[in-house]
Amino acid sequence: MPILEKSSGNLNNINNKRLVVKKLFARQQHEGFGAVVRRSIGRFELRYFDPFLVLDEFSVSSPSGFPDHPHRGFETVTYMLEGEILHEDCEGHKGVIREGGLQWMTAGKGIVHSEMPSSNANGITHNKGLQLWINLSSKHKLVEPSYQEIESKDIAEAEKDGVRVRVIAGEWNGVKSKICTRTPTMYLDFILSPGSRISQPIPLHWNAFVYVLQGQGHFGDARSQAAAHHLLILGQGGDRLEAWNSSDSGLPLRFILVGGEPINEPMVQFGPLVMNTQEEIDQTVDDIENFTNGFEKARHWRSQAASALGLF
Ligand code: FJE
Ligand code: FE
Repeated sequence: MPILEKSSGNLNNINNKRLVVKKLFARQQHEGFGAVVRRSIGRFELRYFDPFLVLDEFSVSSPSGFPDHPHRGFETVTYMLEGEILHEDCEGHKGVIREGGLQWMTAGKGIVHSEMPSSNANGITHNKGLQLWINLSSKHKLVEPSYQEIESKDIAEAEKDGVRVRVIAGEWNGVKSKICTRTPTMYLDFILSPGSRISQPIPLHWNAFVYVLQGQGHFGDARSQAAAHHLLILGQGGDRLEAWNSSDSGLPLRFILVGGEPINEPMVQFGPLVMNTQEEIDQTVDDIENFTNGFEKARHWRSQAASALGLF
C-alpha cells in the first residue's frame, strides 16, 4: 500500500514522490468483432480505478472492429497511435480519427455507435490506439452526448531537455490542452530520449497511473522498472512523479501519464453502461430495448461499416 516514503514534515506531502504500488502486464484478449485489446484497467484484477473504468490498448485490422453498440454514463477517450478508425453514431455524427488524433466522447445519456477501421485505410493493416473510459459523476451521467475531436497537428505539444510531451488533457509547463473534462483529468503522452527524465506534478488526491508504450524506464524510484504494455498504479501520498529513460539500447521511452479526481460514488457497470445503482442499469437496458430516453434514434439506425461487412 502507498506509504509515505520519507517524511517531509509536511502533512500535505508536498514534495513527496509518488511510488508505484501495483504493476500489471496487459495480455492480449479478444473483444468486439475480431479486435484484439490489451486491457489493463477494467479487467478482473483491477475492476475500477476511480474515475477510470477501462484502459485498452487496441489493435484492429480490416475486417474487424467494434460494430454497433451502446454507451451510457461515462466518457470514452480514443487516441490513435497508428492507422485510423472510422466512427459513426445514431445521431448522424461520423468521422475518422487519424494517427496521432484524439476523440473525447461524452456518451452521457446515451449513444449507439460503431468504431471500425476505415475502408480507405490504404493498406494499413494495423490500426492501433488507446481507449480510456472515464466515469461521470451522478450529476453528469445523463448529459446530452457530445464530442471533442482534435487532429494530430492541433494537439498541444512541447519539448524540453530531451522530453517531448503531447498534452491530451490538462497542461504541461504552461502548454494547455483545449479539451474540457467533466471529471477533472490530466492525460500526457511523454517521449523521453535516452538519458532524459521528468519530475511531473500530479494533484495530491488524484488517482494516477502510467501505461508504457515503448522502451524501458524507471518510475517513482530506482526499484521500479517497466517496459511496454505495463500499467503502473501510482500510490497516494505524493504530488509528483519522477521517471527516467533507462533503456540500454538507446531507444526512446514512451508512456502516458493519466490522473483523475476520484468521483467517490457507487458504481454499477454492465459492459458499456455505467450507472450508480442496479435500478439505473435495469432502466438503461429497458431504454435500449425500447428506444427511449436518449436511444430514440437507434431504432432504425445501422452503421454503414458494419452493414458493409454483413453483420446484420
Ligand atoms: C467492446 C463494449 C464496448 N475497447 N477499444 C463491449 F464498448 C466495446 C468497445 C471497445 C473498444 C472500442 C475501441 Cl475503438 C477501442 C475498445 C472496447 O467498443 F469491445 C465490448 N466487448
Ligand atoms: Fe464504443
